[in-house]
Amino acid sequence: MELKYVQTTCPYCGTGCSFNLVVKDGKVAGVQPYQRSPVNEGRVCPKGTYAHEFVNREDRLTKPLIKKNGTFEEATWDEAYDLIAEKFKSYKPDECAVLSSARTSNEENYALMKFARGALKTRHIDHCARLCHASTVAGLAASFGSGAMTNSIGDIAESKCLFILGSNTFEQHPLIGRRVAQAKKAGAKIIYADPRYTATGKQADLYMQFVSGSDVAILNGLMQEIIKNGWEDTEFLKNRVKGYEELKATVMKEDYSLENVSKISGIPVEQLKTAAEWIGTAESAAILYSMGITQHTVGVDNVKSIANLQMLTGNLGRPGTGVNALRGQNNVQGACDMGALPVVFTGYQKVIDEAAHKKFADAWGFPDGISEPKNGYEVTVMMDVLTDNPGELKCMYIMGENPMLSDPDLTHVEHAIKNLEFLVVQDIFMTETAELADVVLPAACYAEKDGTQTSTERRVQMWRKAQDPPGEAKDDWKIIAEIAAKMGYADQFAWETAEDIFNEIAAVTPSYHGMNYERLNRPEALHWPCPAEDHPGTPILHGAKFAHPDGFGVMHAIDWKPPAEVPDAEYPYVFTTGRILFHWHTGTMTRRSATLDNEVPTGWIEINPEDAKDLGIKDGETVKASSRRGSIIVPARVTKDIMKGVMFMPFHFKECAANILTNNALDPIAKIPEFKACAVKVEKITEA
Ligand SMILES: Nc1nc2c(c(=O)[nH]1)N[C@H]1C(S)=C(S)[C@@H](COP(=O)(O)OP(=O)(O)OC[C@H]3O[C@@H](n4cnc5c(=O)[nH]c(N)nc54)[C@H](O)[C@@H]3O)O[C@H]1N2
Ligand SMILES: Nc1nc2c(c(=O)[nH]1)N[C@H]1C(S)=C(S)[C@@H](COP(=O)(O)OP(=O)(O)OC[C@H]3O[C@@H](n4cnc5c(=O)[nH]c(N)nc54)[C@H](O)[C@@H]3O)O[C@H]1N2
Ligand code: SF4
Ligand SMILES: [Mo]
Repeated sequence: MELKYVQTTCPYCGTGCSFNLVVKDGKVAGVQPYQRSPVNEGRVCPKGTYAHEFVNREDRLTKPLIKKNGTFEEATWDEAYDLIAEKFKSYKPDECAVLSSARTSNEENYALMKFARGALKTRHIDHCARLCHASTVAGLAASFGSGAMTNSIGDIAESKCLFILGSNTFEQHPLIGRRVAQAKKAGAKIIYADPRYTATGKQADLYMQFVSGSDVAILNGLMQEIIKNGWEDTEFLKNRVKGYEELKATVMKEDYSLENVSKISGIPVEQLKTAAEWIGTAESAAILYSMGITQHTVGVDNVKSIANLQMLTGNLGRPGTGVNALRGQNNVQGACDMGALPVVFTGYQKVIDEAAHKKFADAWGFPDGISEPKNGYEVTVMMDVLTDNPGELKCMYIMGENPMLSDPDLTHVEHAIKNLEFLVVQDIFMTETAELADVVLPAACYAEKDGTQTSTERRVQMWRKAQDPPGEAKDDWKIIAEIAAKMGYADQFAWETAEDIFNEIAAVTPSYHGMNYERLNRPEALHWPCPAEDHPGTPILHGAKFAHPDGFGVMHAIDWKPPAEVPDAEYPYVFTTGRILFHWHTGTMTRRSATLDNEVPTGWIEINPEDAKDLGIKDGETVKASSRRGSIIVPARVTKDIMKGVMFMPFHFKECAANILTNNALDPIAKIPEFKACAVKVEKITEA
């Protein structure tokens, strides 16, 4: 038996842990710790531990599939490419839309971004960051001039006070959770606020349970209490930020007295006082947040409010401080950095900026030009355009996303996707979305390809090929380049290796300029910005000044607004959704990992015991949950861990899909949907 160990980075979350893939006789057979990673220091969570289990599943996609008379038939790559090239060429640029993938490498996202703007010449490219941290990208850019996590993962352990809001860190970023535990052991105070008493809440020194959708009120209340007690950082406010007077006028209003905030949120006044004191008086305080903050119609307001609190207390630019927006997918930071967004090229160079547009048009050299210098549609807007204005968008190319389970209001999504004339899906498994495609293309997974991905702390790390892909599956970037060649653009996609693509990325992207595979090929890798080959990279942002041109941070005066849909007599409960430790989003990989699937085989809805009593529902009983969008049948889990009046569901399970119920109301700036709050009713199922 031939045995080898290939060091690579985890394909699941944005923490960016490293491990070794154990390869037996050419096939990935296990995961072993890799001790030298400064991120995870040899430890991995359950998803990492079993990240080999789905790789060699017999139901991997192995051949291109073309739908004929409603059923898929196996095809050769050439047949698939010819059909796709002919179809793509038949549409006008803005009739085409592209969804890129935070599950794939930087090189693959760059390839698809270049393909969208250069080969299809469309403005409409986006990816799942829209459903995730779009509010962070917009909110932190407005506050600090840069939309990324400010500090590093290791730095969290240095903090004296951690305020975790809308992040279930121990389940969703377990190896960041480990840093929280280290900080606590060293004496830091841990404050946790969440409608659910999660695994993370159970580690906290102060747990505040509240009603989904009251974040701005809570943050304004904390700021009022801090200012009343003189705990604000006057030096920082004077020297580093603008807008303090306006912010103060808003947060000092009677609306945000702790008594009023307590009424809105349900958090007792005493708890809010303690939280304000701990944050206001700590030598260093960091905020960790994630989807509980961003996935709201006020997502951008929530993010700006978090930035306000950290500027008010001067908790930025130093170790143990910061606004730590924990990015979700393994490479969602990278997919954004690569310009898989409707408004920017790589490194956030704006498509509407004439100089940037010319720079990319010149660097790429498409003889017939690139997409117009105009912003395109976001994923959520694409779906609305498809239903509301049929015929405007006609074809779509989806790489590594499964909107038929992950987007809000699935009935609407299905209607939208069925309005397409031509759909290509490129994935590693047959997904709910791929089922609706005209052509399905088989991709290699993380264990089968080289490339880089960028973690939540802006650390750019390598994937290394451990085995060959199954059947005829190919690297995503190769598929893209070969379609481009069929469309007449062989010269623009003439890469031989992933490294060739990375070198092109570094050449056109200032924050990646100083990176190359040789420099990245070491355990600590590099954090962007890394502008030159002798630059060491940048673990902590905003040390001496913010990224705005004048160097100042900007405070925003923000009033609290309720969610788009609030409970009423017909739908009397707040409904919120999220994740669990053992499963990943639409379950394509974790539900095919035998160990993880055994741990948690299906979904449930969490109901507080008092609500259950009112409804006459017992723990474990199957119930009907409905919103204005639809109904599902799902087992009830009666637990005190969820606040009275609020119900929670994980969204991983197609047989009880939470997104049948969710609301696709959008934040006006970020266009992120309100996954974290809508209104539902729950009924007992009575025998027919
Ligand atoms: N195991 C696992 N880990 C994952 C993922 C996965 O699918 N599975 N997905 C990854 C991805 S892409 C992402 S984006 C991250 C997400 O990571 P998290 O944001 O930590 O995960 P969620 O469970 O979506 O939501 C976090 C918490 O928000 C709370 N919440 C609900 N409503 C509100 C509200 O109105 N305000 C506040 N402040 N909180 C609220 C929920 O109760 C929940 O505990 O996880 C990443 N890690
Ligand atoms: N109700 C509710 N809905 C939510 C959320 C929520 O909190 N609540 N969270 C939202 C968030 S934050 C996110 S990030 C989205 C995630 O939404 P999606 O990105 O749609 O979910 P995934 O299941 O991660 O889908 C990724 C797809 O990529 C495929 N894949 C994996 N590796 C590769 C590869 O190397 N190449 C190719 N071509 N394909 C690959 C997988 O098989 C899978 O089909 O869900 C959103 N939806
Ligand atoms: S914490 Fe995230 S990156 Fe680390 S092993 Fe778990 S899923 Fe993978
Ligand atoms: Mo996400």
